[in-house]
Amino acid sequence: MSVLKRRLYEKIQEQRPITARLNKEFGEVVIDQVTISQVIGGMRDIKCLVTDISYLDPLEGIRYRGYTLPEVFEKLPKPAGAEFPYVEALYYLLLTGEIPTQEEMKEVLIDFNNRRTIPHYVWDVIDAFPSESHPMAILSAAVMTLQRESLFNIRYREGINKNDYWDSTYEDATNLMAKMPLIGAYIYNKLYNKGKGHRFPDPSLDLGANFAYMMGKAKPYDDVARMYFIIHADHESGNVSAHTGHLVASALSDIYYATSAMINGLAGPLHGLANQEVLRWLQGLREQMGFKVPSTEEMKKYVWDTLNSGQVIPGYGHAVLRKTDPRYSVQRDFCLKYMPDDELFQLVSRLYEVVPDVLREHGKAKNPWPNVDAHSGVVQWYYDVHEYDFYTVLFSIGRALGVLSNIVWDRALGYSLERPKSVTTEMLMKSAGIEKK
Ligand code: CMX
Repeated sequence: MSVLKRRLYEKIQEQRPITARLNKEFGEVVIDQVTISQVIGGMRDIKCLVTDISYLDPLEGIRYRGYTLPEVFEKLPKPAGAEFPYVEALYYLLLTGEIPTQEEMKEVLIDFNNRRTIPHYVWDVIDAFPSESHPMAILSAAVMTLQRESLFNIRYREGINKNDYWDSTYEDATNLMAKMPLIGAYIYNKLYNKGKGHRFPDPSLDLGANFAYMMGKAKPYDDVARMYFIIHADHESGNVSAHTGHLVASALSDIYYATSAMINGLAGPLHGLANQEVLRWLQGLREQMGFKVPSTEEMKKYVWDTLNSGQVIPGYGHAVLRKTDPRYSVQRDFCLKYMPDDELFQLVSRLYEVVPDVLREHGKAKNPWPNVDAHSGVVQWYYDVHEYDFYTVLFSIGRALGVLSNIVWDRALGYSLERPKSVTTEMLMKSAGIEKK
C-alpha cells in the first residue's frame, strides 16, 4: 500500500466512528430551517451537505483542510526552484488532512507517474470530435470514455463489502487525476495546434511541470499551472460542479460518470465558464475603445451597458462570498510580480475600482466583489493561451482534485444516496397561508 493510501485508510478508520455516532445518537438534532425563498431560489445557504475537505467562509474565503490559500502555498512541499507547491501534495492534503514531507512526496510522485498511461481509444475519441466542438464537451466525453477502466465497477460486480468501496474508488480517482492534465493538453493541441504539438509525458516532471511541457509552454508556466490547479481545487460542496460530482457518485456511479457530470456543470457561464466569458467581455471593451486605454467614465459606461442589456458582469458576484475572493487576490499578487505592466492586467485592476460601485448602485448583486474568474483568463492570456474557450478545461483539472477527494470520502463514510424532497407550488401557497385564485 502506498504512503498516501495508508494514511488515508488510517484517517478513515479514525473518522468512521465519529460520523456513525453523530448519525445514530444525534440524528434528530436540528441544524437549519428552510424558507420558501430558499426552495425557489436554488437552495441557497441551506446546510444540507457535509465535507471536511474544505470550508468557505463568506468573508474570509476558502480554507482547504483548515488552511487558507497562502498557508497552503507556504506549507506544502515544492519542486526545487518552484514558487508554488506540487499539485500532488495538495491531493495528499485534501485526502488526509496532512502536509506530506518531501520524502513522502517522492513516493506520491512515482505513484502518479505510474498512472499516466492513457489507452489509445481515448485519443481516437478526442480526434473524432469536430474542431468546432467546445473543449469542455470533448473533455467530458474523454473522461466518459475511460469509464470502462473503472476498478470500482469490477469490484462491485464481484460483490465487495460496502466498507471496502473507498479502496477501488481511491484507485479510480487517483488514476483519473493523474491522466486529466494529459487529456487537457491533448485537447488543446488538437483544437489549436492542429494536432501537431502533442508530446508524450515526461516522467521526470511533476503534474504542473508536465502539463506545461505538454502544452508546449516554457517557465514559469509550470508554476502558473500549479497555482491555477491548486486555487481551483475545491470550494466546499454546494457549488454546481462539486455538488454534481457528489450527487452522481451517491448513486454509486463510478468516478468517471461523476467527474464527467461535474465537468458538464462547470461548463455553465454562471459557474466555471465565467472565466472565458470574462476574457470575451474584456476583449469586447478593448475593441469598443479601438484598443485605446479606456477612461474611468468609458469603463463605467461599458459596465452599465452590459447590465442594462440584461446580462451579468462576468467574474463578479458569488453565491456565498461577500468579499473579494482570495483566489482573485492570489492571482493579482502573481501578476504584480510577473506581469505588472501587462495591459490586460491593468485593465482588470482598473475595473476592480469601477465595477463594485456600479454593482452596488445597480442594487441587485448581494456581492459586488470579484471572484476567481475575474482574473484567471488574464494570466493565461499573458502566457499565450489566447483560446479562451479552453480556460474552463484548466478549471476542471483543478476542480477534479477536490471532487475526487470528496467522493473517496463519501464512499469511506458510507454517505447515502442523495434524495431531497420536492413540494408543489400549491403546497408552498398553503404553507404561506394564501389562497389559490
Ligand atoms: N452582474 C449582474 N447581476 C448580478 C451579478 C453580476 N455579476 N451577480 C449577481 N447578480 C444578480 C443576479 O443575477 C440576481 O438577479 P435576479 O434577482 O434578477 O435573478 C441578483 O443579482 C441576486 O443574485 P445574488 O444572490 O447576488 O447571486 P446568486 O447567488 O444568485 O448568483 C452568481 C451567484 C455567481 C451566479 C452571480 O453572482 C453571477 O451571475 N455572477 C456572474 C457570473 C460569474 O462570475 N460566475 C462565476 C462564479 C464563480 C464560479 O463558480 O466559478
